[in-house]
Amino acid sequence: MSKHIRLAAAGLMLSVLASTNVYSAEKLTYYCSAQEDWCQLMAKGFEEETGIKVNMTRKSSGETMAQLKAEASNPKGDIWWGGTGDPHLQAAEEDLTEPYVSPMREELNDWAVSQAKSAGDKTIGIYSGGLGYGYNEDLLKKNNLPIPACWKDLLKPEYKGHVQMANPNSSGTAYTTLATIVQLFGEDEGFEFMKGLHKNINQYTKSGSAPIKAAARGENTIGIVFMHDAVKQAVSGFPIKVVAPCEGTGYEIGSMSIVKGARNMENAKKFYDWALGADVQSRSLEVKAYQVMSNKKAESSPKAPDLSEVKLIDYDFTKYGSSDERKRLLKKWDDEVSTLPQ
Ligand code: S7P
Repeated sequence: MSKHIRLAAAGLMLSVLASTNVYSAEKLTYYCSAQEDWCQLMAKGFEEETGIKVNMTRKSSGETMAQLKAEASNPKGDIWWGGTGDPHLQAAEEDLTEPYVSPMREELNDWAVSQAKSAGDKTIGIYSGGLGYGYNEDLLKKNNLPIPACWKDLLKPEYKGHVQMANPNSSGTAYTTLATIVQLFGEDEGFEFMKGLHKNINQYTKSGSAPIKAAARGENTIGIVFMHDAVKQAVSGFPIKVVAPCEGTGYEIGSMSIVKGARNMENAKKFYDWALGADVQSRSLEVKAYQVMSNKKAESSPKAPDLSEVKLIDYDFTKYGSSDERKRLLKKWDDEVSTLPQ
């Protein structure tokens, strides 16, 4: 066979393989919006169990939602695991994700299944966690600051430069904060609260858990985060105290969705079923992820925040996870809060 014929035959073979998806059969492109260590644990666990090669990208929830939208005409991701539920609901509404009813559903708590049903089965709950804040006890003492217990305490002028939260555009945690404050105090008073808080903010970070990591390192005093993210720092030996705000607080249903038009659809479904298993969800404790898992049989830790003791609001996921409402609130925050002088 001449060199030219051999090259042409190889080229033909490559295009046949590509069109029959043989190339993609043993890989999975995995977008992850939980903590990096947990994302890695999941990727490695799935690879080890199935032999399917996982390519992972970790981004915050709002950023991943924006990426799915940007890639909609040529999807690159297969599965999006973790991150707050609101952007997953928005992705479902914008038809960026694929409906799927997993055989694992019967093992899940009702709140996880309700999340799926409200989105035409295009997403599902994988964990839940309450919002709050944490503070560095040593820094608080060093700066002679009072111990905060409520949301409104964070508006006190003495906390100027001592509070950090993420930007709600990129971060699911921070969007949950904005939506929680609006639901707790009403929209007008809620936005006044956000403006008052803005005066005390030293930095809006990209990632939701960054403020409490900074507090753990002694670079920030108070971080508005999910309580489980603050507990993780405390359990890791840092001088962090966790606060469930006295007025009550919101919570998340961390979610998982399959990308619409996923190139590796069968592998995405395999990951989806696998990730809902009790054994897999119990492994969250290895990385000190103290959310409440969606599988009823998953193990929990006594160190995890006890949500039954927290005054939780009846967070309206349908409204605050809707595309219009999320865009409207973010634009209002951009226009009326983030641009204010500090
Ligand atoms: O895994 C911890 C956690 O707080 O991270 C998710 C969070 O949305 C990711 O960070 P962003 O706020 O930057 O989006 C939460 O879902 C989860 O509980």
